[in-house]
Amino acid sequence: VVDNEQIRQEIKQLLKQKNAVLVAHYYTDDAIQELAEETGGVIADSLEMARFGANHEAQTLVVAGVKFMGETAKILSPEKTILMPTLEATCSLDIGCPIDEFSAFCDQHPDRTVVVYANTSAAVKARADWVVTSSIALDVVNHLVDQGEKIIWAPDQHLGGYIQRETGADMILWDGACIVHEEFKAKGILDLKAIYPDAAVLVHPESPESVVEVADVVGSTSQLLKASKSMPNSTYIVATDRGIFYKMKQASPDKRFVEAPTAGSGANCRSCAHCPWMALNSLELLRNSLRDTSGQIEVSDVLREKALIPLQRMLNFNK
Ligand code: CIZ
Ligand code: SF4
Repeated sequence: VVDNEQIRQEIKQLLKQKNAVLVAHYYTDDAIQELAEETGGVIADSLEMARFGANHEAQTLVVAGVKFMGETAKILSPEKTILMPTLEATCSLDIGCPIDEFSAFCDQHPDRTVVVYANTSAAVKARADWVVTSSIALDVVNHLVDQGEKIIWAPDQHLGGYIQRETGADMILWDGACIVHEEFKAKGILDLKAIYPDAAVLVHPESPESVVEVADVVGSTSQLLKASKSMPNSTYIVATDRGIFYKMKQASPDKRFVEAPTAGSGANCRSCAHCPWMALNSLELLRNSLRDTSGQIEVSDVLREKALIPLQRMLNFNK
């Protein structure tokens, strides 16, 4: 039997002993988010995770999220030790955009500015002109449109399509998707609205266009969290990973938060409103990585130096 309280105490001690800080994504399980909060770490989206990790004085960052987030931390802070509870936690967007194919694709369109989502490997970032996250993508692409740039966008086709519609940018899209967000269904959301007529619909733009169309607010995780605090509605239908409910409920304990339906909602659903890779971040694996200094992220110097350029461009944008 695993004693969670004991593991929690061990993690707290190890964080102190090793001068380490816990950087957790909104999509990790509540137990991980709670610990990040209790120990002076952060719960954030990938942009804020990158900023927090780079600015923090701790020598070791424990990144609870998926692999690209650990790689981003290492690229920004090569002098720090970057640990992850498991190196198995990846992302369907990262998997769906292998560097060789992507590089060949870029080579076919040498006149285009290459903009990649943060959910990519260090190698793909190294091939890019810009890295963006969902919270900054619209601003960056609007800026590129003002500069008269034509764009290659990778890997999320739904987020790319949303940005294209919003900005009118000339964009060629890679055909990747997030296995969690692509499952949300507009019909199910409208059925739920019939039950909760005053509900506001909050949608992450990694969802398909039909789902974005029924949204009251479209935004990144941090933008949806903000909307859930400031809007007057008492009920929210949320089309993003349910991990975000931890912070939404904490900020608004009297509001009701309902998971947006997916085609496979119910039994045997692997990725319905919860990322299976984020879910790999358990207390036990987190404890082990700190205790054994296992799950270390390494990025080669060559890749790191190249990937740093578009990443730093993002962090310097609109600072
Ligand atoms: O879906 C993801 O992995 C997101 C929203 C990452 C992020 O930017 O925080
Ligand atoms: Fe990737 Fe989707 Fe999981 Fe985010 S939620 S890490 S985009 S698979």
